[in-house]
Amino acid sequence: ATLNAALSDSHSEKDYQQVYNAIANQIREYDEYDGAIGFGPALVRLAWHLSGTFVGPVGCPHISGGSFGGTIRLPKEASDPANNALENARWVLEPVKKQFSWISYGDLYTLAGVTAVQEMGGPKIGWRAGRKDLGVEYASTGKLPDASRDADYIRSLFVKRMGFTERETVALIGAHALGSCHVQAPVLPGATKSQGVGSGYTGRWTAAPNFFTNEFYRLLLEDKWTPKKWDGPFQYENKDELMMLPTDMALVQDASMKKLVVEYAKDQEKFFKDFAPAFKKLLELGIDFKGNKTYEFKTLDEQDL
Ligand code: CCH
Repeated sequence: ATLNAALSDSHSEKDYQQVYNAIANQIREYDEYDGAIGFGPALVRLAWHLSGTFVGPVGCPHISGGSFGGTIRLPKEASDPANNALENARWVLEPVKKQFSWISYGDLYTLAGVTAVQEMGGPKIGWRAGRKDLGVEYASTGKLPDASRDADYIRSLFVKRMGFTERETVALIGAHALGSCHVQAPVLPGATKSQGVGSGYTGRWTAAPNFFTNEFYRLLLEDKWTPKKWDGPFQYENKDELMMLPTDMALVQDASMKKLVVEYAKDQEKFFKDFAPAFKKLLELGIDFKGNKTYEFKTLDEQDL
């Protein structure tokens, strides 16, 4: 099991703060996107889908996938049905890539996830540079989770295949406070119609989908969730037309995961404290960063921008 060796980091923390700011400004600029949710949630999902293809050394001699090669930019990986609607997230980052052409796609897309979490009021996420764009022979498909499944399936992917603890797994899925599910991909700024399909699920998980909070856990526990009556895939809804996926409901149907949901529903600070290192670990799966430093970026607000 050889880890991808990071390139030595030839830029400074200041350089990456400039990239952070450019990404954050794109989020600000296009705040009307997707029913005024903006691009923040889509950027978190992009970073996760680039990274969450990882297959660890557990029970398998080789590692594959992960964020290192930036391979979600390539048609083979981009067209995995699990990545439906993510071309919009890549679209909003393309001007940033043009401005900072020295940054790799893997670094750009993971930094965009960090930027989005922080700009939406989430915890600071430590981030390291050094990923290198790889070709299509490194693209991964069929590795992202199927939302129709149960708790054992989530464990088999996150714990067994990617090497997360159960606590890290439940913390990561709390990102479903953000964004929404789409039958059709949201219409891009300046376009008149959708360019493609989404996951097929529909609706927002929370009433404030561009604020990073522990609302996902609170709603999961406290609301009444019933099967949605519609022609689409099986999902849950509450009286306010918010939604849960089968895999989300699995977190309260499983006794040991439910304990963690209860803990995070009560204590947002604890959720933030656990989410930040888990998200950093996700973005770094399969990579040996050598001596490259961990950076922590300021939000636009903290810079009075
Ligand atoms: Fe997720 N997610 N996710 N998710 N996800 C979807 C959307 C978002 C699953 C399924 C879906 C994580 C784990 C899981 C986000 C972050 C994370 C959608 C709707 C499905 C389906 C896509 C659409 O239609 O546009 C499943 C299954 C799992 C695990 O079992 C993890 C982990 C993270 C991040 C840490 C975010 C954010 C979104 C909203 C995207 C948007 O465009 O609004």
